[in-house]
Amino acid sequence: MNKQSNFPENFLWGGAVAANQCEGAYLEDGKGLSPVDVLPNQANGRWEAMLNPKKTVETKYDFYPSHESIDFYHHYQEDIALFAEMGFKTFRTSICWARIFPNGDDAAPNEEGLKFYDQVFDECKKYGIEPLVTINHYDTPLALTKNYGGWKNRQLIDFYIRYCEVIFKRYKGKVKYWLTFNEINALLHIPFIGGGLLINKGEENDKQIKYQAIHHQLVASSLATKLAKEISQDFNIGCMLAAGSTYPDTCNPDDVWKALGVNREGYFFVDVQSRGYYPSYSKRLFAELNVKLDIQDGDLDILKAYTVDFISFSYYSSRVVSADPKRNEGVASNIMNTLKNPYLKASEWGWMIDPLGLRITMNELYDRYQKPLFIVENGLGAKDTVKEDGSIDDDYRIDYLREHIREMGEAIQDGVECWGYTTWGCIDLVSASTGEMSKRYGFVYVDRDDNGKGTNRRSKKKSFDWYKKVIQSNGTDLLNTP
Ligand code: BGP
Repeated sequence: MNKQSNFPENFLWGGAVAANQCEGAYLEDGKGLSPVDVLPNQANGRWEAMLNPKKTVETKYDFYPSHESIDFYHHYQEDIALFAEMGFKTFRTSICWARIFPNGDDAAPNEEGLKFYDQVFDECKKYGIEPLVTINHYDTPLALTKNYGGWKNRQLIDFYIRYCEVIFKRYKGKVKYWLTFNEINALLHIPFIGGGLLINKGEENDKQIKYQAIHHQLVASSLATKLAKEISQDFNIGCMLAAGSTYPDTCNPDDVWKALGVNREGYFFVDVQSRGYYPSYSKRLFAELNVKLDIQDGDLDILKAYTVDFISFSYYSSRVVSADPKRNEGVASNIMNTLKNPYLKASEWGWMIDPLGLRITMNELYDRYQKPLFIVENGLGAKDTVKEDGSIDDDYRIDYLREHIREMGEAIQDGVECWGYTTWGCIDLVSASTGEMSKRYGFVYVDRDDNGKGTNRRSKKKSFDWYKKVIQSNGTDLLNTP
């Protein structure tokens, strides 16, 4: 007898990528520059470059991983065929804003760019794959940074809405699920790619600029929701949070209070996007940070009237924080720092592996908002070895995904409504934080190294067949051994 599935029948299984990390063709068919196009590889100090953009935009590096990337721009048919072979129900990708409006403020959209996404979505439809589209995945046109200062400038709202109008009208009938901003809370930590802001690490008064830019993005997100509803009743609009609970280092109430504050840093965004108003704690937060928001007439009404339909998030790991500033043996975990958790193992990049943390996060989000969730990123960045016969045994990736899927199923049984699950980097792509290719997430291997050498040939890893069976069995066959 078949095991009963923990997942609803129409659960959207799939995978996720983002234009800025996979497309390449960085100036082809009229595309303008994206922030990622001026970021170097790891050897040239990618992370420092990301945190000190004023210098970065002036510097010439000898290698930029995004310029060719895995060349999804010319391989999308082959890649989507592979996703279809795995049985994907959905495929998350983003639209590169600078392909549509190369300078962000152009008088007319670029037809060549629009055609490309027509082809991508048509290819998905051919296989019955539902596209899930991020409108802005770390991808505000660089010209809007240079000419307007990025999202600190209120005019960005108008440019973004014009871009939304073009893509909503064009892809109506092809796309139903939209996310307004990828990891919107990332702007606090990586303001260059999150908000097109030229703020260097440790700069004075950075919070004022960041929260003003955030206000603009929040208003833009609500206006996009308004517009979407006017254009098609079929559209579902989601916010997107870099999630993962922060645990207190000890049960000392000081640590518990500290952790609550860190968790609110992220929830703040969803509080606005889902509930429709600035949370009560923000008044004191802004006073303490000396932030004075310029909120214009009508902004708060817009936030209130147009909240999101669902809450999407990325989950890689949980974090740990202490109230004691001396406890600083932090390890980097994605864009937010964390202490080591002695109960957990870490990935090769120091990200702690915490499957139960996914169940905790899902329960917390659902308790707080009571709106459907969508897990749009989850996965393990790891080095893969290609054996002599060409095969790749990525059992570590299977282990990671199996345990997270298991906990996601438990959360659904806890009563959490969840629409779907897209693993991050279903095909190997360029890492956002390090610019490396060797930090691989995919079921599909791409022959390309950290210096851009390789044939770009695609091949299946062991996890490819494993995930295929997971999807086929609607999540019941987690122990299959391909
Ligand atoms: C998230 C981003 C993705 C992706 C992922 C993995 O923060 O939304 O763009 O890159 O993290 O991170 P990394 O590429 O740094 O390993």
